[in-house]
Amino acid sequence: MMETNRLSELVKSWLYEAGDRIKQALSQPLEMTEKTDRTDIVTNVDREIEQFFVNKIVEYFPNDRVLGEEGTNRYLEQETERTWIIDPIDGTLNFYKQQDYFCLMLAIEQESGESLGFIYELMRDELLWGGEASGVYLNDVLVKPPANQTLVEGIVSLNSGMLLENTFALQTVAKQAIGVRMVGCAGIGIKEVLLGKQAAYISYLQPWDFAAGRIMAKSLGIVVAEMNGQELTMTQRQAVIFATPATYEEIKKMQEL
Ligand code: 2AM
Ligand code: CA
Ligand code: CA
Ligand code: CA
Repeated sequence: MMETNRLSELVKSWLYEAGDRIKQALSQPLEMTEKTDRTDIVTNVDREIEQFFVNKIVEYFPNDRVLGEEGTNRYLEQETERTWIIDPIDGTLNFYKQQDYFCLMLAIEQESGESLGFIYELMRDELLWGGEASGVYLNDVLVKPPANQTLVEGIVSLNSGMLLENTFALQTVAKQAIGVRMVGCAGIGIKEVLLGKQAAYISYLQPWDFAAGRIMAKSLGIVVAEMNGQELTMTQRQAVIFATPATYEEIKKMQEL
């Protein structure tokens, strides 16, 4: 088993290399294709960066399981020591339209070793990474557990579709909060909550959208839950909340009205 320190340094070096590749790719035209609808898109860069990570993982850890948004499904039926979960570019629509407000996410879930999460907001040079035992770091600086902001004190990040439809009474949530943001990038929304800048993030998420953040949330006292109170699974899209404990309790009460 590779020691946590060496593993995190190795993964950080991959993320920085992937970041350089993405910045270079932004100087050339992007090839875009639609997946399920016109807002759900993928570019050649998403696919290239996922393949870049898969190649690195296979080179260093040939027996590990790997799950990636853009089609990677390696050894998923086998029991292995480690599972890697890759979101090569999170916020692809922003990446394509704005060349900003996107991030790279990696999660390493380990049975006996420490699980680690990485959220790399490339255009701000901010890498949030860590695990339950190591603590969470923003680049090289240890992140303190955030203040337990209530909803009226806090800014919340919401999925725009869910707000428009008033799913989970999100219009009431939005009215009570001091402000609402809809950046369109799960990793950035989660990162703001982990850093104590926002009180909650709510959206429909896939495993690769929440895996890295969920690992880091543990040592920071941030609640991660499914909005209907179900277990979070690694196999489907679910309504997920990341929040301070106080804000979580308030939003949960609104569901019971
Ligand atoms: P993605 O860019 O990696 O696909 C945008 O609302 C946020 O939700 C992004 O973080 C996006 O991740 C995520 N998301 C998850 N499922 C999505 C879907 N089916 N369509 C659009 N965005 C989705
Ligand atoms: Ca996508
Ligand atoms: Ca994503
Ligand atoms: Ca993605």
